[in-house]
Amino acid sequence: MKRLALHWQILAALVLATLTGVMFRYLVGPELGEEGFAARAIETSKFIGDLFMQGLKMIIVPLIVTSVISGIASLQGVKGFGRLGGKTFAFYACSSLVAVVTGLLLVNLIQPGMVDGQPNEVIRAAFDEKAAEASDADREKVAAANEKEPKDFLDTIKMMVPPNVFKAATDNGQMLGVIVFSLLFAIAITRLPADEMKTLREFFQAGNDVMITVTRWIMAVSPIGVYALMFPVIYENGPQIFVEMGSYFGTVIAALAFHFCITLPLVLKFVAKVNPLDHLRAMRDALLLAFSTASSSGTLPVTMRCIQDNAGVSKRTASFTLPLGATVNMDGTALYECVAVVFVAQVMGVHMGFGEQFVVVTAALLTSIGVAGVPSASLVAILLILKNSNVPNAEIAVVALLSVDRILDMLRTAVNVFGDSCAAVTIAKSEGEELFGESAA
Ligand code: DAS
Repeated sequence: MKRLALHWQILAALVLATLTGVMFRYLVGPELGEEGFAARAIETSKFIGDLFMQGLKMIIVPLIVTSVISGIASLQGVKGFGRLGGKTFAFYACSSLVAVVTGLLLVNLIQPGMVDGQPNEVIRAAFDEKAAEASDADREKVAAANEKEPKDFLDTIKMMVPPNVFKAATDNGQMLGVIVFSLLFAIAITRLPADEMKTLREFFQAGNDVMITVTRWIMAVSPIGVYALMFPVIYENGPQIFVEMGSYFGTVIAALAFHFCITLPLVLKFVAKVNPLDHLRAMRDALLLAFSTASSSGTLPVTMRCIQDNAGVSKRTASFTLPLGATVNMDGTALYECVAVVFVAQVMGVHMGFGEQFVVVTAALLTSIGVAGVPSASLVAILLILKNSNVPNAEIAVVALLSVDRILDMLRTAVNVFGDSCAAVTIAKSEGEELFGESAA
C-alpha cells in the first residue's frame, strides 16, 4: 500500500492527539484518578515527545554545518556572498518590521488588557492565579531569565563570534555562532585555489548527503513524535484558557493570521512573483512540524528539504538563507513580543505612549534576532522588555503567560518558519532561479 505523504501523516497524528487528549481530559482522567492511568499515559507521551525533539536537535548542527559549507562554497567569491547577504538581511528586516507593526496596531486597536478604558482586573487576577499554579519548571525558567542582564544588540553581535565554536554548537537553539563560523569557513574555501579545495568541498558535500539521509530516517517516525508532543498539550490545555485570556489569544492569533495569510502571500505574489498556494503546498511538511514542535531550529532540517525538493530553491540559496533565518528572522516571535508586552502593560495599568511603544518595537525587533529557535524561547525576551519598560509585576505576568503559551508558541513558530521560507523563495527568484518546476522560458 502506498505510504501516505508525510504532511497527511502529521495531520492525522495531530487530529488523533486532539481526539485522545479531549477524551482523556473529559472521560478518562477524572474517573481513573489524576494519579492513575491518565497520568502514566501523559508521562509516557512526554517521554516519547522529548525523545523525538532530541532526535531533531541531534542532527541540527552537523546538518547545518555541512549544508552551509557545501552550499556557500559554491558561491563565486565574496561578491556573490555580499549580494546574497544584502538581499537576505533586507528581506528579514522588512518582513519583521511589518510583523511588529501589525502586532502593535492590533494590540492598540483591540486593547485586550483593558475593559472600558480601564485595566482588566479579571485578567490581573488570572495572572496571580496562574502564577500561583505555575509549575516549578516554569517558575525556575522565568527566575533564571530574570537574572539575565538585558540583552542588547551588542550581545547579539557577540553571539555571532563564539569564543569556542564547538561549545556554541551545543546550544542547538541558538545557532548564530555556528552559522557565522560556517559562513566564514565557506568563504575561505572560495578564496583558495579550487584544485586544492576539491577534496574539502567533496567532503562537506558528502557529509551533507549523509545528514539528509539521517534527517529522512528521523522524519519517518515524525507522526509518532508529533502525536506524543500534542497529546499532553491538548490534555493539559483545556478551553478555559481561551475564555479567561480570550482577548489576548484573539489579538495574537489575529496578528499572526494577518501576517501569515495576507502580508507574506502578498510578498510572494508581487515581489517573488510566485503563486502563494504553490508555496504553501511545498512547505506543508515543515509548517506542520513547526506547529507540532514549536521549534524553528528543530524544524530546520525539514524546512531545508521542503524548500529544495518541493520549491526548487538551489542548495546555495537555501543553505545561506534558512539556517540564518531560523535563528535571526522570527516574524511571528517579534510580532508576539510586541503584543504581549503592550497587553501586560495594559493589564498592569501602565500607559504606553508613542515613544514607549517605539522602544518596545525596537526591542522586539532586536531581541527576536537573539531568541533561540526552541519552545517558549521568546518569553525571556518579553521579560527583559517589560523590565526595560518599567512595567510592574513583570515576572508574575511572564510566568502566567508561560502557563498558557504552548498553543500560541506553536502558531508563531509556524509563522517564523513560513517567513523564512518566503525569504528563501523571494531571494532565489531574485537570483534568477527557476522554482516550482518552472520550465525554462
Ligand atoms: N518557539 C520559538 C521558535 O522555535 C519561537 C518563540 O518562542 O517565540 O521559533
